[in-house]
Amino acid sequence: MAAVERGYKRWYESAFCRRGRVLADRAAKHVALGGKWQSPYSLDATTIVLEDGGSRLTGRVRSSLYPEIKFALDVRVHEDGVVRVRMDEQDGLRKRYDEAASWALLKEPVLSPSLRWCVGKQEAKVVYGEGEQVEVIVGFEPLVVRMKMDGEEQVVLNCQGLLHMEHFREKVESKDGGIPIAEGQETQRFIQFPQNSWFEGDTEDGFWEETWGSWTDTKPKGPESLSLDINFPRHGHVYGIPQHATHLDLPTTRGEGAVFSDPYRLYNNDVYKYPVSASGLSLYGSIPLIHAHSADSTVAVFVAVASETWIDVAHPTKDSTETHWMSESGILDVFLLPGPTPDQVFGQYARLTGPVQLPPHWSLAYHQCRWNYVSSDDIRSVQKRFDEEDIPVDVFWLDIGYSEDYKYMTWNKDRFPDPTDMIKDVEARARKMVIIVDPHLKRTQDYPVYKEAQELDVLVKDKYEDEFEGSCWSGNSAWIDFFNPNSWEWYKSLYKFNGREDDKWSWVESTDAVHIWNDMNEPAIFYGPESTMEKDSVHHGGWEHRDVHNIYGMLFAKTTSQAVKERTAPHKRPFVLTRSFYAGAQRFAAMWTGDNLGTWEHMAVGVSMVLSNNIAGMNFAGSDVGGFFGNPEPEMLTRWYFVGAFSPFFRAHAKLGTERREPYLAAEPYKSIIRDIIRLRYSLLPVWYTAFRESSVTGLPVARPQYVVLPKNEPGFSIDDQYYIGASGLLVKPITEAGVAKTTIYIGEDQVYYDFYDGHAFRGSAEGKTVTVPAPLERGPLLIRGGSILPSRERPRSSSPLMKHDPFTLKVALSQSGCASGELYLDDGESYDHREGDFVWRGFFAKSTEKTVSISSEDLALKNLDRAVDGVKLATYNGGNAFANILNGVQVERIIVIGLKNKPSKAALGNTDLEFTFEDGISAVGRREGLASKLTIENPCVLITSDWEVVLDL
Ligand code: NBV
Repeated sequence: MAAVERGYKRWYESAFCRRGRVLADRAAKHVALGGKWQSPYSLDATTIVLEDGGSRLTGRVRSSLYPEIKFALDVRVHEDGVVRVRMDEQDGLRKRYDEAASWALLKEPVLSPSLRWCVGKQEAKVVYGEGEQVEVIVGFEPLVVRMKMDGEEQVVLNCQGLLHMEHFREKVESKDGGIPIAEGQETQRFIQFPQNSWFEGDTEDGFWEETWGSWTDTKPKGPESLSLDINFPRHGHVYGIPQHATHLDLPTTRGEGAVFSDPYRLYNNDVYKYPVSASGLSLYGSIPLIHAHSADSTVAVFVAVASETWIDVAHPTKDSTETHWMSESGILDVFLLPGPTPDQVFGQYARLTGPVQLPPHWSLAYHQCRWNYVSSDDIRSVQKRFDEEDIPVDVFWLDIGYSEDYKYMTWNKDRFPDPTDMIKDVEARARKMVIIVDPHLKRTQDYPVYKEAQELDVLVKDKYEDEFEGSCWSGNSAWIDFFNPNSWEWYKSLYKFNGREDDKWSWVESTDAVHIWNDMNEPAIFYGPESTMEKDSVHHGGWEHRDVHNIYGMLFAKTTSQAVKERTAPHKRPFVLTRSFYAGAQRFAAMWTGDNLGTWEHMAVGVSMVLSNNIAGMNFAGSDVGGFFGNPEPEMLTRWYFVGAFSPFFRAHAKLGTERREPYLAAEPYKSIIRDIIRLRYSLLPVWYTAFRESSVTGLPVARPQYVVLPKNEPGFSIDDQYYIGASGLLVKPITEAGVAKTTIYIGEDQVYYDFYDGHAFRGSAEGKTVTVPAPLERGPLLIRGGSILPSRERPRSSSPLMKHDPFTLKVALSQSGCASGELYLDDGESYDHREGDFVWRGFFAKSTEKTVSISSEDLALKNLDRAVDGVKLATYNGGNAFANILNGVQVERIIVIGLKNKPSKAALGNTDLEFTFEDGISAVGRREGLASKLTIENPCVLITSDWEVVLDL
């Protein structure tokens, strides 16, 4: 537990978490002793008002603990059935932070136009959805919110009575030096706690000040924490709330046999060498979204809070889940996503926080990084070696060493005397560069970025309202306050490589081939409390850092991504990699799992972390290939390349001081195997890009865990070491152990799956079945789900833009009923012209009759004119668009059909007979396993952009 020794809080070291957990204990004990624990919060029915045509219910909440304190409740039903529950203290001494949702949400959600709450004596109720299957009930006394589906409870807020919004109060020192008490309550001093102690306990534990190590948090606002129980009475599996280095199916933290002793924590922290599967230790990013799943339904809850949050998870029975959320500050702002399928939950969450942005195509290729490539010539020689060894690569990265004294965006001219020439040399091979820009600014007047930030007054302040100072790579440093709108346009202007209108400093020694890496944006601060900023530091609007901590990193990435986009005209899609993130960050950046170790267990946990991030919207995710720390042995490095090649974001990275490990340095056979793995990624780029396009529209993850694809197949619900790539049908199980020659893959349906490499047919079963597949180093386990058609490009190139005009191979993997389908989405990969209809979106279909199998290609865009692509209706699509015209002439060079029942007598395209080869083998139809039959048509003379049909006579 190296990280914990180094200094991250355990639950009992955060006073509000202590208070929250102790509250839960009191409630549990009370119930165990046969008592009835009733929440002190109730909704005053006489104050209920229906607004916005009736879909919004507001009213006043009271707590019997403090009858004089008022809380406002606001429950709204969105157009798509999502329910938002907000509660805030009204007319309080101070204001609670209520802007977390405004940073996370894509836009203000539209309320349902046609609903009306029905208000009774004890509860208010609204019913909606197909067949009116969704029911939301607000119980008045105590205040409880229930969402039901088909009469069954799905999510319940406050049914355990743990809701508690600590109200603002004045600090009053007690006259006799005892515990401080609130003003006006001196006389109640001995009454107050005994009166309320059944609920709150009888101390002001950490209300006014908190020390941790050498740090004192002055807590000028006093206590304001929030506790809420969110229960899923019908769901035995919960996923999400990244980022933690643990399983996708979240292990318990409470109840009998709890796996972890601490709750899951959401508090963005720089935790290098983080422990694996040992705790809910908070890492670099936080997304307060939890999925609850069972074979009957999937629901989710998004809690828009940005302060430090701890979440307990318990399964009172194997089919139910209790969670308890404890946050340090902020209003209660909870979104209930009714599902009831995983796909619908993804759609609902994407409508709230936005889908992943469609990344530039090149960014899905292979990235080569290292801390540091030390000079322009180093970059040139690494590029040369990749080319000499025929290893594809699209992007070279520069870590902090490129800068002059860690003044980011300035060059160390001793080592990088000719930065623009270097970038152009990389560009000349159709490649890009990604360069790091951290958020800490060296506090020196000869650094224009710092100087201007200071002049503009857009730096974070300390508790005395002076400029916040901390230490980082750049020594004594300051941090831009990205919550301050005045920082935005100014910060973006710094990226202008053509100079600024006001002739002030900007990063002119750059080009549009340069994209950006944001690191250390939790923000990471050397010697800071838990390596980050003091909570009583102050941001724009007077908000304390404690209120906004988890959002800071996202805003840095957001502004950077806008800067990179807006410096090009016409705009090109930006690529930004961020270490820190919050809900909604998928709109701006890719993420990686931070400073992992070169160990097998880190490799393995990276896979489940990528899945967990994927289901929480951060689809563009990956872990450092090879491990950041250490020198992986060749076998481990090779296996890690396979993990990377099947992660949405594929980057090799290594720490300063580690041995160089670029793939060309590996000894044989590793070098050739790694080359083939990278080439495999490149050949499947059409699959990855199509998956990202789908994600950017529907919110469905790119890396899809078993429960997402087969939501009714119970044995798959906890599996997190194998997953599907988009809707392609590719099922991958990376090997994350040494010395493995074969492995098992779980098939959760009655379907045939084929080995990607040799077409061996395996059969699943409706209950689920485990099959054994070979897994030598050169064949990372990869199956194709029967019923899929995979588009690929099989000509190795040195970088992905050079594949633009390459022909396609279509691999048709027949299902047990002899059918298959697949998709291909293409556009220019870097502009926004696809939003104007410049793209190609094809569907491929295989259909079988007794005597024939037909394989056809159709225009999917024309068939889906009402669907939105990247926010724009397909109605703008023009079949003969400029991009499609560029692709005119690009052929399908090969069609492979796996699983035919016998050799066809003929293959024809209209009246033209096509030549083919046929290798006899197992048919898709039936139950036999073994090498499947394989038909190959070389050069069928069909174009990727046109409609066609190839018919096989059996
Ligand atoms: O910039 C240096 C490193 C970077 O290589 C790494 O990927 C980041 O996660 N950075 C952290 C700071 C130093 C960490 C020890």
